[in-house]
This record gives sequence, C-alpha cells and structure tokens, in this order.
Amino acid sequence: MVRAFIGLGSNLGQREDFIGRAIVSLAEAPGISLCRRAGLYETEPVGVQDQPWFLNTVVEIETDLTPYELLAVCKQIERSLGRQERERYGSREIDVDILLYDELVVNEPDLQIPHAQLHRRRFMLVPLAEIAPGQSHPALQRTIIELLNDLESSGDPKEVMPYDQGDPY
Ligand code: PH2
Ligand code: MG
Ligand code: MG
Repeated sequence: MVRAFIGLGSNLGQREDFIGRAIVSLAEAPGISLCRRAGLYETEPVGVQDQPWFLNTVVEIETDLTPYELLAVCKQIERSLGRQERERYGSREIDVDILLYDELVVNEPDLQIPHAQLHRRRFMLVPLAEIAPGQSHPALQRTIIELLNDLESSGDPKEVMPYDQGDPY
C-alpha cells in the first residue's frame, strides 16, 4: 500500500455535490481507501481568468493501484459525473488529479507525478498543507509548507479562502 494525495476541483453546477460525489467514488473504488480530507476552499481561477471561481480540496488515500491504474480511476470518476470536454484550464464540472504518489516521480506525456503545477498553485498547496504540511515534494526536495511559503513570497498569489458552507441554524 502507498499513500497518495488527490486534488479535486469544480467550478460548474452544484460544485460541492460534484466534489462530494467524487470523494465517495474514490472511497468506494477497489484498491483505494480514504484516509483524510482537507476542508473545502473557494479559489480564484488560475489560467483562464474569465470563468467562475472554483471549489477545491485534497484527500489523502492509501492504495495498491499503480499510478496508471489510479489515473484511470480518476478519469472514470470524471466521466461518471458527467464532465464535458472543454478548453484547457477552463471550466469543469469535476477535475480529479493525482498530486503525489508516495515518493514517486513520473514524467510521461500522459502522466506527471508530482502534478506538474503543484508548486505553482495555491489552490492545491493550501488544502494539501492543511493535511500534510511536512510531506516532501520528491522532485523539488521541499516540503509542502515550504513550497507554499515560497509561492506566497513570490509576487501575486491567487485568492484561496476557506469555504463557509453556511450555518442554517
Ligand atoms: N484547475 C485548472 C485551471 N485553473 N483554478 C482554480 N482556482 N482551481 C482549479 O482547480 C483549477 C484552476 C485546471 O485543472
Ligand atoms: Mg487540474
Ligand atoms: Mg485534471
């Protein structure tokens, strides 16, 4: 069994629902058990500016799937929740990305682990730092909290705010 971290994002429709259903699907997938999840964050879009804000979170899993098997599960969950093909970096019902897989480094056209943008994206680093601040990035040899501090001291970090679901009482 290895430990892996999965990033989830949605900026269309019932965003919380899409993320919640994706997490349930991960937890129910053969070969995956869910360990922990970060809170939800409301995040400013990165890449394409003119699109709705995202909800993002990160979950920690244990798995005996290979990286490519895990990738196939992530893609299958996106399809089963009705994700449509749209422009790169644009809006999506649900995005399920492998951020880290044990200490593994993979650099293939169809799979990069750690996620190629992880160290540049507060919307991934903030929830990841909530549950695994001391986790190391095996390619950059920095911890997650160090990467977050580096990013925040370098210019114009995008907004990432804890998402308040609202208290009905
Ligand atoms: N995903 C992208 C592009 N931009 N911006 C935010 N805030 N959150 C995302 O999940 C996101 C993004 C492509 O995967
Ligand atoms: Mg993504
Ligand atoms: Mg993706």
